Amino acid sequence: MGGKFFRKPEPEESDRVPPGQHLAKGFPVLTYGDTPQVTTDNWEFRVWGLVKEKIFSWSDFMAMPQHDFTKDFHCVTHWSKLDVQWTGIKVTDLINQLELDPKVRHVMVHCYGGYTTNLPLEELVQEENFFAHTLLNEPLPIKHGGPMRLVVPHLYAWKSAKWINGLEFLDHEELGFWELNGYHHRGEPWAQERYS
Ligand SMILES: Nc1nc2c(c(=O)[nH]1)N[C@H]1C(S)=C(S)[C@@H](COP(=O)(O)O)O[C@H]1N2
Ligand SMILES: [Mo]
Repeated sequence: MGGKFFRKPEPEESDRVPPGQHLAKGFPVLTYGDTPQVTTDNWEFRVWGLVKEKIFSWSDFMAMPQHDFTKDFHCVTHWSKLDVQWTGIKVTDLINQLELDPKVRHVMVHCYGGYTTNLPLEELVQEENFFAHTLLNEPLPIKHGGPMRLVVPHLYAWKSAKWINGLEFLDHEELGFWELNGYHHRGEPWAQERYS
């Protein structure tokens, strides 16, 4: 596949493109519904459920260690983008500050605008997952989830919630927006876990 929107993988990239995926030339935007307008001044991040409830501000997140991440991005609608460069905060650096109930097994990710997606706790607390506020050294554009989004590189990108504003900790699995609408509950691109 080639043309305006897609390109062929270079030979050294081909083993990084999961089955059924094509490389996007740009960075497509995939949003269901309206794009919420949130600024760093009014952005809030709340943790609740089986955890000591807490609200974090933008400056709380900026005070945590900041890291650069270069990660591949795979949308279930068959486009991928390799080596996306982000800056942000490791999910584990946030989780380590929380007082989680030992019964927690699942997490619901919540966003401004009402989007949700679910993850088992063990999929969320991987070292490579992060909250991104910067894309290619610029503030994360609103259409890509600014001011803050989650990025879960090892799963299809519907788990990488844009305009994130909280985590709800659960002892059982609940399904998020796309998971309720037929997407796979896990979504691992190499196993093509697209739909359930
Ligand atoms: N809040 C919110 N997050 C979201 C979505 C959405 O519609 N709303 N779409 C998801 C899907 S399906 C994909 S592929 C990626 C797309 O991210 P992008 O628009 O930055 O490419 O965001 C994910 N996160
Ligand atoms: Mo997607």
